[in-house]
Amino acid sequence: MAASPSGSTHSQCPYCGVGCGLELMPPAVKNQPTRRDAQGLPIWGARGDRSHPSSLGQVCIKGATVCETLAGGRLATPLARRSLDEPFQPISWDEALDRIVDRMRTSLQARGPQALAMYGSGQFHTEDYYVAQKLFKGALGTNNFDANSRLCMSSAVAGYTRSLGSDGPPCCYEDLDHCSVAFLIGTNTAECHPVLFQRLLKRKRRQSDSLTIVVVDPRETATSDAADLHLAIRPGTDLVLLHGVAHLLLRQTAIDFEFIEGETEGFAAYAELVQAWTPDRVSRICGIPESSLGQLAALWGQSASVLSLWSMGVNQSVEGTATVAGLINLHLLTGQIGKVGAGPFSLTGQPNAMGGREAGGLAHLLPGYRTVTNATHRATVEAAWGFAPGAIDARPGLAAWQQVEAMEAGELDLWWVAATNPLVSMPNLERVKAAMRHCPLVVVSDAYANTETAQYAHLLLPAAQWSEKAGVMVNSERRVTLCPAFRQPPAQARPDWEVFAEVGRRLGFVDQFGYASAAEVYAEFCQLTAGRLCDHSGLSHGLLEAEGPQQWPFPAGSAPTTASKRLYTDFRFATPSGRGRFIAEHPLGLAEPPCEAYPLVLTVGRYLGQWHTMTRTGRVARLNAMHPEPLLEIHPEDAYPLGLESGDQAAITSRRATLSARVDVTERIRPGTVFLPMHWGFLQDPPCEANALLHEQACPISKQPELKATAVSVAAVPHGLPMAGGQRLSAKVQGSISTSAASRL
Ligand SMILES: Nc1nc2c(c(=O)[nH]1)N[C@H]1C(S)=C(S)[C@@H](COP(=O)(O)OP(=O)(O)OC[C@H]3O[C@@H](n4cnc5c(=O)[nH]c(N)nc54)[C@H](O)[C@@H]3O)O[C@H]1N2
Ligand SMILES: Nc1nc2c(c(=O)[nH]1)N[C@H]1C(S)=C(S)[C@@H](COP(=O)(O)OP(=O)(O)OC[C@H]3O[C@@H](n4cnc5c(=O)[nH]c(N)nc54)[C@H](O)[C@@H]3O)O[C@H]1N2
Ligand code: SF4
Ligand SMILES: [Mo]
Repeated sequence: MAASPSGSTHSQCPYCGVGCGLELMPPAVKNQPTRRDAQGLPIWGARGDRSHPSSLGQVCIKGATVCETLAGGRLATPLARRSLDEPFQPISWDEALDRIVDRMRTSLQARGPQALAMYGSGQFHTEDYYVAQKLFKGALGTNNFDANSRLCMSSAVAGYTRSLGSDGPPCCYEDLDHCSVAFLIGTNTAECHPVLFQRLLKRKRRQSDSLTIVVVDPRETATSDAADLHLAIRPGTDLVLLHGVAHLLLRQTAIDFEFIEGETEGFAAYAELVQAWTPDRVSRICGIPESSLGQLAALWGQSASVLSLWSMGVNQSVEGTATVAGLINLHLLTGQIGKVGAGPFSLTGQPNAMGGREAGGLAHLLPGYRTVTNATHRATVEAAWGFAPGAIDARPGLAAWQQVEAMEAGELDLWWVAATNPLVSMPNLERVKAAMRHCPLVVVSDAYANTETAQYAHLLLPAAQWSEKAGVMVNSERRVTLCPAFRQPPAQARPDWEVFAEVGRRLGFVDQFGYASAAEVYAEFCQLTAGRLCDHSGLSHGLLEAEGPQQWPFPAGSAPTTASKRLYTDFRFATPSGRGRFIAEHPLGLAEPPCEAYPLVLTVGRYLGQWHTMTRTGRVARLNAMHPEPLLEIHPEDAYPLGLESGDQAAITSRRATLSARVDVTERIRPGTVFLPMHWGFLQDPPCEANALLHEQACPISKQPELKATAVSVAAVPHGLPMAGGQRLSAKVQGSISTSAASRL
C-alpha cells in the first residue's frame, strides 16, 4: 500500500488531526517541469490519496504544499554552546549524547530523577512518543514527560475519562454524513480541519433539509458562515450555555428517560444543578438572545442525531474539563451517543496527538490508556518493559507549565524540548524565557535550525522529520496510517525515537532500547495495548503497509477494515459500572475576566494557511501570501472610541506584556472581544508574540492553560511612534494607554 509501481508513496498528512491521506510523487515522475525548493532541490508532488478511507482523496492547501517545506532551513548537525551568550558550534552526535547522558547521570546522583524533564509533541510519530516516555518513565524513573498536547487535547482526554471511563473519541468521520445536527462549539473547523468541514458543506449543499449546522464562537468565522444558527457567546461562557440547554430539555421533558435509566449514573445531582441555569440568566451571562438558546435546545431535544464537534474554544479554558463533561452530559441526557451520526467528537489538533495519548504521552499516562497512579497499570508496564517492580513512579510527573515553574525554581537540571516550539506556543512567554535561563542544560530537538526556542537552548539536535523516517500516526477518528520514509534527511539528522533509544542504551538499558527499526518499536507498543480500549495488537507496520490505514480497536486476529467504526455502540462505557456518568459542576468563568484597566478579552487562534509557529508553512510563498501579517480583529464599537481604523497600528497590553499589531476593524467579532493569531513568534516578520500577553492559569483537572482568553487593553499607537510588532512600549506610552472601552462581562 505504501509504495506504488509509479514510485509514488502513500502517507498521512503531517499537519492537522483530520489526518488526510496523501499520495506523494517523486520529482522525476511528475508530468511537468521539476519544481525546486529554496535550496534548488527537486520537490516531491503531493495530492489527496483516493484510497485513504478518512479523506477519500481530499486535501487542503497545507497538505498540498507540505513538500515545499521539507528541505529549506534545516538543522543539519548537532550544535552546542556552554552558555546562552555564546554562538553555537557544531559537535558530533557522540559528544552531544555524552553531554546529555553525563547530565542525566550527575543529576540522578545529586538530585534524583525529578530534576530531568522532557517536553514533547503531538507531531511525534507514535514510535517517538513511545520510546521517549519509556526512557523517562521506565529508565530514568520520573514521569516528567509531557507534551504540547497538554496545551491542546488534555481537557478532552480528562473529559472523556471522567464521563465515559476512558479517553478515546467514540465517533468517526462518516458520522458527518449521517448526523441531523452538527453542533460545532469552540472550533473554527473551516480553517483548522478544512477537509472535514468541506465534507460537511458538501452534504449541506446537497441535502440542506436533513442537516442543521450550529456554531458557537464569539467570532464570525468561515465556519459560522455556513451555520444555520450562530451563537456568538462571550468567551468562557460555554458551560453556562450547555447547562442552559440542559435546563430547557429537562423543563420540556425532551430527554431520553430510558437511556438515562439504563445506561447512565449521576443524573439526579445533574438535574438538580441545572435548575439554577434558567434561560434569562444564561442569555444574560452568555450575551445571546433567549430565543437562540431556545432554538438550540429544540434542536437537541427533537433531532434524530446530534454530532458535537469541538476543539480549542472548549479545551483551552480553566474549566475545559468541566465544559467537555457539560457537552457529554447533553449527549447522555438525549441518548445521542454510540449510534450512527451522533456523539461527542473532539477534533484532535495535531496529526498524532491521538497516538501520543495512546502511547502514554502525558505526565500522568502510561501506554494503552493506562495511568501512572494505578498500581496494576504500573506493574503491567514494568514487567513488559523489563524494569524492576517499582521502577515507575506512582506520582504524575510535571505537566507542561509545571516544567516551566520547576525551571524557574531552579529544580530542573535538564529540559529536553522535542518537536515543539514553546517560546511561541506557551503562555506568559517572558516568564518561560526567564525560566529557561535558570536551567543548566536546555536541549532542543528540531527539524529546523532557527526556531525561537533554539535561541534559549544549549544543545540543538537535528531531527529527521516526516517523510524522512518511518512511523505511524493516528487521526481524530482513531485511524492509524503508516508514514514511510521516502526522502533522505539532511546528513546528520536522525529520527527522534532513535536518539531517545540511544540515550537509553548509553544509560545501560541495552535490552530495553535495542530496537533495530521503527517497526520493532511499534510492535512492542501494540502488544502493550492488547485488551485495552485502544487495542492495536493486531496491527503492525507490515499490515498497515499491505492493507492500508486501519481504525482501532484492532485486536490481534482482526480482519482489516472490519473493525468497529464507533465505540460504545452497545452503550457499555469504560467506567467501572459500565454506565456513562453525568458530571455536575457549576461554571466559574474566565480566570482573568476583563476589568476597568483591561476591558477587552483577547482570544488567540489560527489562520487557514499557517501552521502554529510557522517553521514549516512560513516557507511557502502561497501560504504567506494568504496571510501576510497578523491582524488584531476588533469590533467597531471598541475601535472607534479609541480612534482606531482598519490598517492602524494598535498597542495591545495585558498584565504581562505589550505588543503592537495592525488592526482589522470588523463586525465579525463580538464587541468586547479581540482576536490575534498565534503564529508570529519573535523571529517572524513582523513579530507578534501574542502569547507574551497570556496568563498561564489552567484547568485544575486537565492542567490545560486558558490559552483562549486574557484581559487586555488596546490603544492607538501615538502618531510618529513607529513600532515593530512585539516591541515593548516605554513606560510613558503605557501610561497613556486608554482604558475607555467598557467591561462587558
Ligand atoms: N490552519 C491551521 N489548522 C490547524 C492548526 C494550525 O495551526 N493551522 N493547528 C491544529 C491544532 S494543533 C489544533 S489544536 C486545531 C485547533 O483548531 P480550532 O480550535 O478550531 O482553532 P482555534 O483558531 O485555535 O480556535 C477555534 C475558535 O475558538 C473560538 N473561541 C475563542 N474563545 C472561545 C470561547 O470561549 N468559546 C467558544 N465556543 N469559542 C471560542 C475562536 O474564536 C476560534 O474561532 O487546529 C489544527 N489545525
Ligand atoms: N494562545 C494560544 N497558544 C496556543 C494555542 C492557541 O490556540 N492559542 N494552541 C496550542 C496548541 S493546541 C498547540 S498544539 C501548540 C502548538 O505549538 P508548537 O508545538 O510549539 O508549534 P509547532 O510550530 O507545530 O512546533 C513544532 C516544532 O517541531 C518541529 N518539528 C517538526 N517535525 C519534527 C520532527 O519530526 N521532530 C522534531 N524533533 N521536530 C520537528 C517544527 O520545526 C517546530 O519547531 O500551541 C499551543 N499554543
Ligand atoms: S485537512 Fe489537515 S490533514 Fe487534511 S490536508 Fe489539510 S492540514 Fe492536512
Ligand atoms: Mo493543538
